[in-house]
Order: sequence, then structure tokens, then C-alpha cells
Amino acid sequence: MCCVFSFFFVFSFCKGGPSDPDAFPQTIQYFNRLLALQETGIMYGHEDTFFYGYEWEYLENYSDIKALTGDFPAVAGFELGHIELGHEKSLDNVPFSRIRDEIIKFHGLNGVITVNWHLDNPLNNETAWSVSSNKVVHSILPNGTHHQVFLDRLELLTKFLLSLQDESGLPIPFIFRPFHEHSGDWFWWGKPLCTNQEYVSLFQFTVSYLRGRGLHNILFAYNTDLVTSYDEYFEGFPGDDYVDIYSIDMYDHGNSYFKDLDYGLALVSFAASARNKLAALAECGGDYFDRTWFSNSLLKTVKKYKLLYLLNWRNEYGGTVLGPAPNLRWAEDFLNFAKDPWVLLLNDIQKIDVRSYEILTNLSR
Ligand code: BMA
Repeated sequence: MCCVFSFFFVFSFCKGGPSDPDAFPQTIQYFNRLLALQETGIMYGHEDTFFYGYEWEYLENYSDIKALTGDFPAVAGFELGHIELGHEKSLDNVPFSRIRDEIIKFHGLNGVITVNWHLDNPLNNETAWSVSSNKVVHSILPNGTHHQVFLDRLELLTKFLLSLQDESGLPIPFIFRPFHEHSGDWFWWGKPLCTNQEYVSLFQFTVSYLRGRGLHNILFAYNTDLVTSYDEYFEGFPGDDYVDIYSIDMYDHGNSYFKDLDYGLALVSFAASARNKLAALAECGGDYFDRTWFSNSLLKTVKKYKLLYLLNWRNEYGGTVLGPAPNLRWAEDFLNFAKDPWVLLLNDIQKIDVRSYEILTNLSR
């Protein structure tokens, strides 16, 4: 009985399907699998986890999360900044060939892939953080002075994305979170640097371009930083035909952090449930002086809502470390967090019966 009820409960969330009307069968299956996972717990994710960490770089089959917990994260984040320039290495110095290999390998393990893109400013060729002009988005939209520059850069991104195929040549489904943290003022696509309509057009144009190039294997995540109202979250929202995941990023900013986080997560989770979408805390981290930051404060907050994943930003070798690792002050606190049955690492999501979401996929077509 219980199974029948939970089956229909999960199925009732599957009516929507991916936002792409031409989504490949494996993308529909992926979306439904993620909806089922969102009911099961929260996946733990880590950025650039396979390339470098607190005390190492470029080992094989290694990750700080694996070294600490014995398991890989369920979600792996990959940075594509500088793919748009035709460079061989990302802005964080990771060879794109290695990024491709790890994406293919992780997909083979049934891990969930999320991709982000700190693309350089196409107007002045400086970094994603170059915010001196509020005309950048305007200049790269159709009829803008730099539209062709943007098209060329999108095409270089597209070529890389088209190369993400499994051993049998099938495109690998993944999450893409372009133009993230829209509510902030630190990227050239941030809220004070363009109108809401320009942001909407930029997002829609990008999604349509990628779909037009045959990429029907992508789930798109809409993302803001801190917001304090429902209306503020949806300023710049490109619409449900372009979005599969409602997400926020939020780093610890002091006393009001967990209250603000609670508000943001309630917002994305309720809005997503109401529209048959997914919800996520796409980036988070802190300085972890609170000795139970993970195991008490974060865990209590995320357990209140249906969320697909949370992701700690990268452990930069020799730089800022935002995830856990052996020998860090917050290692034990993280282990206590990861032990909670609601928190899912790679082995946990591998255990979930693939056939159940295949049945859901067939029903929802
Ligand atoms: C930022 C920092 C930068 C990095 C960028 C892209 O938050 O970690 O050092 O280059 O993300 O990964």
C-alpha cells in the first residue's frame, strides 16, 4: 500500500517533465529521476571535486569528499569559464579535456552533473566580474554591437557541450546554470547592470541557441543570490519554458545567515513544487567557526524543504577552501552531517532503483 501511495505521489510530480519540449528520452528519464531523488533526501554536491583540493591536485579517482567520507559527492559541479575563448584550460586552470573525461566518467557512475560558466565580459574582454558598464547585456543581444562576439562565444561553448557523450554516443544529460547569482552586482549580467527584460532575453536567447544546436540533454537552472521577497526572486525570471530548476546561492554572511537561507530555500522549494520543477541550493559555504555549522544549522534548515541538492564551492589548492576535507577544522562536523540518512552521497543515489523512474518516464510521456 505504502509503495502504491508513494508511487502515485512521485508520479504526481512528474506531469511537468523537462522544460524542453524536444527533450531526449534520456533527459526525460533524468528529470524524473531527479524528481524522485528530491523526494528521497538532499544530494550533496561539490565544485571541481575531481581536480584539486585542500592538500592535493590532479590525482586520479580522488576527491576531498571521498578522502574524508569514503564516498564521492552525489553531485559534481564543473566550471566552463574560458571555454568561450577557445582556451585549453578553464579560468581555474583545469584542462577542458580533463573536465570532459570526468563528466563522462561521473555520468557512467550515475552521478549528477551541474555546469556553471563564469564567461568573460564580451564587451571589454575582461573577466565575468568586470562590472564597469551597464551596457554589456544590451550589447550582446540581437542587434547589439557585440552580438556576433557573443554568438561566437556561445558556439565554442556549444561545441564543448556537444562533445559530452557516453560510450555509446548518447548525449549525457546534465544541469546548466548560466548567468548565475542574478540578484547580485558582481557579474556583468547582475541585476543593476541590465534591465530585467534584458536579462530575460539573454537567458532565453542562450537556451534557445543551445536547443537549436541539438542540445536537448540540458536541464536549466535559474539562480539568484540573497533575495528578500518572492517578487525579487522572480525579477529576471525567463519563464517555465526555459527553466527546470529554481535555485539560490547563499554564502554565510553572519548572524542572519540561516534565517535568510531558510527564507530563500522555502521560496525556491515551494515555488518549484507548485510548478513541477526542481529546487536547489546551488552554492553555499562559510568559514565554519560555528562548530556544528553542517551537522546542526545547515542540516536542520535543508531538512525542512524538498531540495534536490546543495553544493559547496571549490576547495582551491593553496587558496580558499569551502568544502570539507581531511585535516580541516570542520571535517568531523561534516562527517556528522553526511551520516544523516537525508543527506545523499554517490552510493546512496546509485542504490535507488533505476527501473522505478523508467516506469515513471514511460507514464509521463
Ligand atoms: C569564484 C572563486 C574564483 C573562481 C571562480 C570560478 O567563486 O572561487 O577563484 O575562479 O569562482 O570557479
